[in-house]
Amino acid sequence: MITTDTSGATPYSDTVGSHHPDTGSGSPDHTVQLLSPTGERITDAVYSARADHLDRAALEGLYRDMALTRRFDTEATSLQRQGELGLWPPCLGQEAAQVGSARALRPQDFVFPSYREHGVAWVRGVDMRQLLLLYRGREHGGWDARAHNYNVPTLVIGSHALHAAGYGMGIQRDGDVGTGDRDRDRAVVAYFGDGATSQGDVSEGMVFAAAVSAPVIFFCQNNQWAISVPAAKQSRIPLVHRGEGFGIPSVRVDGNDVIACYAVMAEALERAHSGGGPTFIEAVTYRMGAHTTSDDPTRYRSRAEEEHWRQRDPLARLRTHLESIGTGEDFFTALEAEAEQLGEDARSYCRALDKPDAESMFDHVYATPHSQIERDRAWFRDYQASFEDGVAR
Ligand SMILES: Cc1ncc(C[n+]2csc(CCOP(=O)(O)OP(=O)(O)O)c2C)c(N)n1
Repeated sequence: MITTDTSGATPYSDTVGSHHPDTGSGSPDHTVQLLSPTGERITDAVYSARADHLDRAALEGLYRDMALTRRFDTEATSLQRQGELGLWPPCLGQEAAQVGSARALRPQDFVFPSYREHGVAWVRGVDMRQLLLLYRGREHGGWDARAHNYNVPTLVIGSHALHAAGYGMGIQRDGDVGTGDRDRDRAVVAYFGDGATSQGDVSEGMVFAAAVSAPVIFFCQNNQWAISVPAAKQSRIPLVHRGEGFGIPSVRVDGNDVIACYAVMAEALERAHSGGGPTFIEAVTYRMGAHTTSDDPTRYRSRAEEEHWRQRDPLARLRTHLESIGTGEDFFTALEAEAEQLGEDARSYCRALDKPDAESMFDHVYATPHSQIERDRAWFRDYQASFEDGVAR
């Protein structure tokens, strides 16, 4: 058991510079860590208690979530390479930040994700085939967000921080904050990246959430890169200080430590549920893959950097720990088989999809009939008919 944390800082997570000494847990310059990169549990004065109840079975559950998320993500990346998906934004390397934080949520909490939160979608119980439909362009992502309290992914960077702030105000007005009823009190989470913190919408969301103490958690996965722009170019100060500037309690966590991510989210949720207002969380992690399948990261970052983070793989860390507390090889073997089946199911589902009727693009623009849309639809129908076989190419 390690009792002091000196291993959380990395050359890359520190590139935004730290102007204050790390005065330990509770200080915003501290990076909360409950599992070291070498798989040892770490004691933290503030956050350990939030994760003490996670026994071996619970930790195996977190590992399973991460392993299956990774397998699905890898399969989707391959499917894009085979021409089955239009695009895929991999979450490789960010599984701990996503799974750990999402496992702390209650069913009634509502999530506004961006495009890379496949691990959160998995934990919320979203049918992952929906994500394939979305990134294949087969459907427009219009699922019932209330079914799992998980919204359709936002591609307009940062805009959903405003939606989250508004939703949080709605929760307040519904009286679902601070009642003390575990099944009633609700919170809302906006997941976004380091680059998104440069968008006005994120700042505006934080202004409003702070001003009215809305139950909103701003969960920033600092994966070091906004496409080809490093986090260091986006901010003169550590991102965690952004939250403080708005008067929002803020915490930086090792985003590759699934236990710590669970613990900081649990604390933030308790604050939100009880009427204590918003929290800003900076989860320091790394995008191990490309930004999307349209990106080539070798153009802007070094092999050494990638290797540095490969050594901090969130799955390897928890696996080492599990092995040290008695999880046997049979657990990992069975999980591998389950993951293979998940990958196979995703592949066969995707390949069997039919081509949508092109006219269906007009179907969900508005919930009710709209004269402009009907004119557009009629024009498109005539256009299609102008081709010999009735299909535009
Ligand atoms: C408003 C807006 N501006 C620009 C873009 C183009 N764009 C897509 S992803 C991205 C980078 C986002 O980086 P970050 O917020 O760090 O998230 P990450 O992709 O690393 O998860 C940009 C600029 C966009 N989608 N929306």
